[in-house]
Amino acid sequence: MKLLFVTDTHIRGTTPRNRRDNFPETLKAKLAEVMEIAAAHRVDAILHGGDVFDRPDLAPAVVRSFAAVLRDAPAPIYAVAGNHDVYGHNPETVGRTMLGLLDAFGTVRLLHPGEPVRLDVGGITVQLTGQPFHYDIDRRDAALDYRPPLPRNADVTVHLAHGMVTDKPLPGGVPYTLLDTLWGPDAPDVLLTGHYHAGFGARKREGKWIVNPGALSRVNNQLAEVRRMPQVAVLTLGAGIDVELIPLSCARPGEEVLDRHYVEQAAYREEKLNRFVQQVREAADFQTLELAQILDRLAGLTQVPDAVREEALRRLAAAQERLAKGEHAP
Ligand SMILES: [Mn+2]
Repeated sequence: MKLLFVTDTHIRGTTPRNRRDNFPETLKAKLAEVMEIAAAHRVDAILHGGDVFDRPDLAPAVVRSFAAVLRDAPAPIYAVAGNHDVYGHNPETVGRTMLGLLDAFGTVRLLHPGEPVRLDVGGITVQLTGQPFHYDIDRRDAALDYRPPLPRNADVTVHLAHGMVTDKPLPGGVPYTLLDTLWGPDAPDVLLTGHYHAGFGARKREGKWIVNPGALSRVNNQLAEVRRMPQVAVLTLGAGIDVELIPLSCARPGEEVLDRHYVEQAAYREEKLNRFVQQVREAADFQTLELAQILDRLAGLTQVPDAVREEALRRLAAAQERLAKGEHAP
């Protein structure tokens, strides 16, 4: 059995300001090449590690322009939702998103915790599981997100997760999980992760693999991204497991497509947002992610003066308006 793994495509209709090319056109060419690689290797499934889209409410016209390449994929596409695919980093909102819509049409099949999928090809059975992004990933017990506690009744277990698994500590308080802490007898045979755009390639220990080929899209202009070439992983599952990293031939060198002029702010913003969300969660158990409602309830809980609450709501509305115009973090 063969599987192709790709992650963090960040499909969008506009060009990030730090890119010199036409980003949507570049991305279409990349996705077409990914499908060609999938066809050439005759893969049985395509696995996506999340952040399929750059935002949950991408315009229908943009989704439409990418839909054909996904629809015509040479194998079924299984995916986990990334933080960019859902509203407010809440995986429970996926039903209201563009990714949720593609799932409803069967163009992409979303993996949910506790709902393993069995793939049975050529005498090999694979148990495929997935963990979408959520607030507590890389903050709570890593086993919950990276070692699904399921009965293993397959030859090979493959687990897909949109979490910050890294090969080295990250600075700045960004939550992460070191890949070296994830090995062991309870680990899935293959752990495939997205979210960490730099990636760490394919690591092997005692017959098990942890793989992140890096994001297909280079959406920020950190130096490491300028030097990095986008690639996918092709897994061959048989008597043993083999993983091959295949760079995209259509991808141009980072210096040609990334403009270092703008200072990278995405990681900083992400970290601040994570911290804010965590503070909000600690204050109360919110069933909604409508920011205005959260603000209102927080204000009620902590008896904030009306003037402060109104000013917060005004600033929130202004920020949402800016977001709607496309001025959002990459
Ligand atoms: Mn991403």
